[in-house]
This record gives sequence, C-alpha cells and structure tokens, in this order.
Amino acid sequence: AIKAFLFDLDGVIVDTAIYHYQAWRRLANELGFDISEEFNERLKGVSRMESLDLILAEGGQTLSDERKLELATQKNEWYLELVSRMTPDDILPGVAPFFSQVRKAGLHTALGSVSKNAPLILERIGMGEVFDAVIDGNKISKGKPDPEVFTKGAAELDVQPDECVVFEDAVAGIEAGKRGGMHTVGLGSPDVLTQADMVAPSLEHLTVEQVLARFNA
Ligand code: B16
Ligand code: MG
Repeated sequence: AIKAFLFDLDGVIVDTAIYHYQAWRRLANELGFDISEEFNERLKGVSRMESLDLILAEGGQTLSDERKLELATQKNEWYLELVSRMTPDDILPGVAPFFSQVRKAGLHTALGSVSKNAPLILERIGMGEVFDAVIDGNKISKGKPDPEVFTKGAAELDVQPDECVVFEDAVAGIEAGKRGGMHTVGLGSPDVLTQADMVAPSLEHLTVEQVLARFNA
C-alpha cells in the first residue's frame, strides 16, 4: 500500500522554473546567444552545473572550469534576487488543499529537490515545517534523472520505494522516480511527461483519493 508522497519543488509546489529560466537566459544573452522556452524544458530537475553545460553546448561555447564556476555563481545571484522576493502567495494553486488531504490520509511526505536553494524557498513560502523529510541539492551528489534524491527521501521516511508516489513536472524527475522503483504522477502535459504512470495538469486538478485509487488497486 502507498505510505508516502514525495514532491518535487520547482514546478510542483512553486513556479521557480520561470526564475531559473530568466536567470539562465540573462546569462546566455550576456554570452551572445538566446535560449528558448522549449530548450528550458531540458533544464528542469537538472543540477546547476549540468544546466550550465547544456546551455554552453546550446550556444556552441567551450569555457574553462574556472569561468564556468564564475558564470554559475553569477546566475545563482540573479536567481536569488528573484527568489528572495517570494511569499506564501507564490505557492501554486491546489497545493494547500492537496496537503490537507494528504494529512487526513495519514501519508508521510518528503521534498525531493535537486536545488541547493530549496530550504530558502521553503522558508520564503512558509512551508519550512510541512515535510516530514527534506532532501535537497545539499544532501545529494547526483541530480535527476538519478534516483538518489527520491531514494534518500524514502529511506529517511523508512518506507519502501513501491510504497511511494513521486510528484514531478520534469521529464528527468519522472525518470528518477521510475529508476528508484516508485510510482509516478506527472504534473503538466501528457505529451511531455510520456513516461509518467499518471498525468494531471497540476495538483489543483488532482485529489489524494484519485492517486491512491490508481496505485493501491
Ligand atoms: P539550484 P527541482 C531543480 O530543482 C530545478 O528544476 C533545476 O532547474 C535547477 O537547475 C536545479 O534544481 C538546481 O537548482 O541552482 O537552485 O541549486 O526541480 O529538483 O526542485
Ligand atoms: Mg520540477
């Protein structure tokens, strides 16, 4: 039976993907090229340095490790400027009612985010105390699609992978959940999240009952 729900942060709880995109785009523009929204899909759930590598490849640039670290640091400063203005109003529609259903159902919860800024974001939106376990970019060595972020979450909650449902908006995140042996719910477009066991547009369009009915069957 399902015992725990593991949530991605960006694109599931809050829409920080737009801030990541703005900051990366600013960086690309300074380097003399642009990145499209479609390209940005590939950056979701991917770590900071891996994202930079993908962006530099997109712009056809090869830079030293030292320069890359400078650029990643610059991008993070721009990103933090945007994130530091976040408030509880930035929590995506449907999150609060979904979490009250989760609590009523007695399920355990973990956050599984590759972002090193996840604790700051949780604090800004007033969700610092909501999750039973928080696994973020500071606690893992491999980004999605590696399952590490979710397997660590399951371990911290003391549940088995097949007792977990992963909620993700990113292709790499769904892959991470599947590789971890977990059930997956894609939040977004079924055309993008083709590997997810079940897809809904967002948590606003989903009930805990529907999820449990699907995976406890
Ligand atoms: P940071 P998630 C991921 O978070 C983002 O989707 C991805 O775009 C970002 O590059 C990555 O975190 C690292 O974030 O630079 O803040 O450490 O989707 O796993 O919550
Ligand atoms: Mg995400």
